[in-house]
Parts: sequence; structure tokens; C-alpha cells
Amino acid sequence: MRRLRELIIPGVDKSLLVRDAVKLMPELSRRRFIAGGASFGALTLLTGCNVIDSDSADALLAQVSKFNDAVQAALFNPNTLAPTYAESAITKPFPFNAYYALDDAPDVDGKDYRFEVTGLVDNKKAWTLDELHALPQVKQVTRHICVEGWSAIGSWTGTPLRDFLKLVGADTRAKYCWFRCAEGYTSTLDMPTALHPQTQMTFKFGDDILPRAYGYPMKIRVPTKLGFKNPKYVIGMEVTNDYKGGYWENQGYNAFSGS
Ligand SMILES: Nc1nc2c(c(=O)[nH]1)N[C@H]1C(S)=C(S)[C@@H](COP(=O)(O)O)O[C@H]1N2
Ligand SMILES: [Mo]
Repeated sequence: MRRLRELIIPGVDKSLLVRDAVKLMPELSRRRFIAGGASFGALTLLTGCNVIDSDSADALLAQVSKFNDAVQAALFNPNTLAPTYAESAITKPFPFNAYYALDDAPDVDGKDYRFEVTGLVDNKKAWTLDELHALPQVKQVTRHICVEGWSAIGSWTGTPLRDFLKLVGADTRAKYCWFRCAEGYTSTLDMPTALHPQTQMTFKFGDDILPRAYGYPMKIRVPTKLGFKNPKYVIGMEVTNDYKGGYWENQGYNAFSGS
């Protein structure tokens, strides 16, 4: 992934590209895109296209013409439910993605694993995997959208984060939930997104324990946010009023994907 904000694009007039894209968008997305300021940055984040020349500008327009209104609407408005799909729609194999190759992904030992809950919560505690697995779980089949230009449908099972926040006595008037991962990755969710009914502490992919590739032993699945706001190998959560950013947030990917 590269920084999108400061791209200089020879032969591409950004404002014309935005105007063309608006014309191609379905109704609901168009209204929300315009309400959001119709910026070039939002367009690249929405489509996942890095526009570097006129060919990639064409690719972006082709992408817009395939827009699924319901998916885009959920990304634009955190109060909307993300669409769910039949199990037959699950993408196989589901892609692995990180800022490194799969061989370098964290290999977390489930026996030693602890999920540390800190910050503005009544019950600060380090949870074992057995304790987490004992929580009530639900299955969701949703689409994961990565700004790098791919999307895929997956099946994730776990505990709604809002139920867990209630359980630990989190101050839900706080602004953020900040997540730390085993290899140092971090990400921030704004509290409304953390409390969204589909935001999940995920322990399974399909019917299997979450494989290493997808974040064993726990990821935070957020179908209303882009992929980078879905931290894997999560080892800590802090409820806080301080904006602590995150691995990609700090590199400029914060404009559209949520706080
Ligand atoms: N810990 C950690 N979580 C992460 C990342 C990462 O590099 N490290 N990459 C993010 C990005 S950009 C994407 S698209 C998804 C990919 O998840 P997947 O491997 O399950 O497809 O993980 C997100 N969460
Ligand atoms: Mo991503």
C-alpha cells in the first residue's frame, strides 16, 4: 500500500475523474459521496484503485461502474448494516493480507495468549483464550474490502464487541477503542463503530478456529470499515479518549475509513 494523498498523476485531471465517477455511481453511493465532499482521496479509497496514469484512471471508472450500492453505503454510513451473504458466496481461498508475507505472520501460542483490556473500563483484565471462547458467539458472512483493490466474502464467528464492552464495564462515552496486535500492528475504532452490532471479536473463520493467516487467535472484524481497520492477532484493547492512530491510519489512510 502506498500513500494516496500526494500522488501526482500525469495526464489525469482529478476533478474530471471525480465528476465521471459520480455519474457512474448508483444512487445511494452517489448521494453519500457528494455529501462527503466528493474528493479524489475518498474516490481512491472507495474503489481501492491507486491512480497513477490514465490507464489506472480508466480502471477506477470501471470499478465504479461495478459498485454494489449496499456495500458502499455501509462503508459511508456507520449506522447502516453491512450486507450479509449466503455461505455459497464465500470466496475460496480467502486472501491473506498484511504488510509482510504469510511466512512472517505472528505465530501466537494459544496457551500463553492473553487479551489485555485496559483504559476506561471497570474490569481491567487479561483474558485467556478459554475465557474468550466461552462467550456467546454469532456467525456473519460479510464482504471484506481492502484499499489495495480487492474484496472478498468471508465467514467470521465470534462475540459482538459491544456485548464484550458491556461485560467489561467500558465507558462507552469514550471516543475510541485502540487495538494492539502481536507483531506491533495497531488500529483505532471510533466508539460508534466499536458498538456497531456487526463489529465482532472473531475466533473462527468458517467453522474452524481462526487460522494463523487470518489472525489467530483473535481478530476484530468490522464489516462497515475497510480491511486495515480489522486488526488481526489482537493482544490488547484500550478504551480511551486519546486518538492513538494506527499502522495505516498514521500513513494517511484515515480520511474515509472512519476516524
Ligand atoms: N495485525 C495485523 N492486522 C491486519 C493487518 C496487518 O498487517 N497486521 N493488515 C490489515 C489489512 S490492510 C487487511 S486487508 C486485512 C487482511 O485480512 P486477511 O488476511 O484476513 O484477508 O488485515 C488487516 N489487519
Ligand atoms: Mo487492506
